[in-house]
Order: sequence, then structure tokens, then C-alpha cells
Amino acid sequence: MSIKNEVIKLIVFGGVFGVGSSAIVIQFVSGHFVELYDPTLEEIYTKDIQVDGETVKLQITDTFNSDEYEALRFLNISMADGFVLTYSITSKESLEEIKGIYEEIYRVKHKNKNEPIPIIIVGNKCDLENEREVTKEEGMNYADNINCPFIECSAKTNENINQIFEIITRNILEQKYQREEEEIWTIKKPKREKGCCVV
Ligand SMILES: Nc1nc2c(ncn2[C@@H]2O[C@H](COP(=O)(O)OP(=O)(O)OP(=O)(O)O)[C@@H](O)[C@H]2O)c(=O)[nH]1
Ligand SMILES: [Mg+2]
Repeated sequence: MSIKNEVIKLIVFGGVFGVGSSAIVIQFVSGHFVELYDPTLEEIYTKDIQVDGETVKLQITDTFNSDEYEALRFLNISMADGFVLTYSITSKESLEEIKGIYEEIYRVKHKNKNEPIPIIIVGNKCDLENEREVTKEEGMNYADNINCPFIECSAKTNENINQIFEIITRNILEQKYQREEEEIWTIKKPKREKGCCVV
């Protein structure tokens, strides 16, 4: 079965309220910018995306980071294939917050830091250059340290919005293929009898 027939589940988290995670998802799914700030509890969207000539079905959960809904967040994280962690370049605090979400993802998935989880670090609102608090290097250095792809974008101008979802989807597919190959290799690998040499 081709894994490209499966639905890929993504979660988009915003570091703090109002970084633009909903605006990013709506720009990607519907192609328009939402000016109005309407705090999100949880919204789920679906969209097909072309990656390397193949069509992939995405299910995108737009949610926010709140301790009040810990059980919901736990469930969402455990079910997801990949994560878009969004901060705003106009808020240092929002970058600090996504570092906590990153740690939580590893805790919930019961993984070690050397086991990759598809995560992309996104610096939104790059159209607001004169309000910038986080340099591109700061965002990039953090992403490099945790071995994740990084991109700056603007939900307002649509800069790099499609790229976010292409990069994370490609990342998820590559990791799934790699796991499948490793599983096939484990099954095919002949078992050696202890202390016995068959000629
Ligand atoms: N200039 C600019 N404004 C943006 C951008 N993205 C979002 N906004 C504005 O920022 C405000 C908050 O955007 P939302 O997308 O609702 O933020 P959010 O991260 O979903 O907020 P929560 O649902 O509370 O987590 C809105 O007024 C948006 O219009 C952007 O790229 N540039
Ligand atoms: Mg929102």
C-alpha cells in the first residue's frame, strides 16, 4: 500500500496567543488573509497538497497552547504525524514558548531527542520588519540546534505559506519511507544460528 494514500495529520501550534497560526492555516487552505483576531480553541481543516508530483491528503488541526486543555493537547500530539511550531518575529516570548511545546512533543511521543519527529519552526509576520524582536538568525539557530527545518513567513502577504506545508509533508513522508525500509530490512535479514556455520 502506498503511504501517500493515507491522511497525514498535522498540528499547528502557536507559541502565544495571536502569533498568526490560524491566519497561516486559513491562508494555506482558503487563500485569504484573516485580519480579525478570533482566538481559536480547535479547528480542523483538510487539504490536498502536491509533493514531488504526488497528491497527499493533509488533515490540519489548528489549536493553541493552553494548560487548561492538557488532555486534548496530549491526545492531539500523540495522534499527529508532524508539527508546525509557530512564533511571531515580533515577539521574543513566542519563540521561548514554542521551545516548551517542542519538549512536550518529545515527552508525549516517548521519544529520545536523537529520534527524529517531523517538526518545522516557523517565524510568522515577517511583513512587520519594523516591529521585529527576533532576528532571523535567532530563529534559525534554534531550529538548527534541534535539527528541524526553519522558515520565516507572512500569512498576510502569503510569503512562504505553501512552502511550510510542503517542507513538513516531505519530511513526514521521508521519515515514514525510512521506517518502512528499516522494517523490511529487519524482516529480510537472515537469522544467524549461534555458534553454527552453514556451508
Ligand atoms: N501583519 C501581520 N499580521 C498577521 C499575520 N498573521 C496574523 N496576523 C494578525 O495577527 C492577529 C492574530 O492572528 P491569528 O491567526 O488569529 O493568531 P493565532 O495564533 O491563531 O491566535 P490564537 O488562536 O489565540 O492562538 C490577527 O489580527 C491577524 O490578522 C501576518 O503574517 N502579518
Ligand atoms: Mg487561532
